[in-house]
Amino acid sequence: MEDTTRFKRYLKDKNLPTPWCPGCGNGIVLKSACDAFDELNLDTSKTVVVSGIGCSGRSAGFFNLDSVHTVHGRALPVAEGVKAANENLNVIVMSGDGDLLGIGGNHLLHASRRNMEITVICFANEIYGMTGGQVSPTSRRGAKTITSPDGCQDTPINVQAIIKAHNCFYARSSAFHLKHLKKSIMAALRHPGFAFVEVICQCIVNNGRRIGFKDGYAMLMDYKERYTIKDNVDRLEDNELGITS
Ligand SMILES: Cc1ncc(C[n+]2csc(CCOP(=O)(O)OP(=O)(O)O)c2C)c(N)n1
Ligand SMILES: [Mg+2]
Repeated sequence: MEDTTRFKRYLKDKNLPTPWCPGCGNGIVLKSACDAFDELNLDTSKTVVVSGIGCSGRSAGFFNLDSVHTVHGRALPVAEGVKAANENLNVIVMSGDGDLLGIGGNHLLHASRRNMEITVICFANEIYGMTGGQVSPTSRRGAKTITSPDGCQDTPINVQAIIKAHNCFYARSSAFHLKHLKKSIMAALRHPGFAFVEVICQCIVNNGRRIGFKDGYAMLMDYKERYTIKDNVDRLEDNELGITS
């Protein structure tokens, strides 16, 4: 029988449970990363996870390996420093949309331009979750947040366009599509260059309930309805998930 507890060997038992709210998608992403590490038989003694600040930024501290919980928006330059110091390390960044695309957005332009072998897993929950629900670069047009009470006026950031502008690896998955999420993280980890996985995941407490969802489950069902998985495409439409070539 399949051992469904294998993922735990990648986590620090003493730090569990996580402080994330009931219904949050972050734990799904954390576990999917563990599953991907396990399937690839990743050498954890040669792996470093770097994160910035935010609810999702807490993830680095749960792994049973070397990690850096750095300052807001600076996960990428820290990860680049780690990789530059020792190119034999697997360097993985796990952080939020606000962290990587908002305050750290400029670093994303340059990290992708440099194309160092770094895997980025972005928790794209459409909100600055930790600080109470401010509008983020991935917030949907019309989304009501505490800083956009009449609805967000802006178009969400096109992460795919930024990453593909420098011919880097880009995949989009969701916290509902578990097999696809694991596959996307594995493909990113295997990619010999800068690889970015945008994971659509739910923040019910500081986002979902303000945009009309009852609970985290309802948000996952929305991802099920909203997104279609595409294979062998070089560009994804807004309602598509996939590993682009
Ligand atoms: C320089 C700086 N500016 C602002 C903050 C406050 N701050 C902490 S977490 C956060 C938002 C994080 O949002 P995101 O990266 O999307 O992570 P989430 O909590 O949604 O997982 C902000 C603005 C900070 N810690 N440091
Ligand atoms: Mg966020």
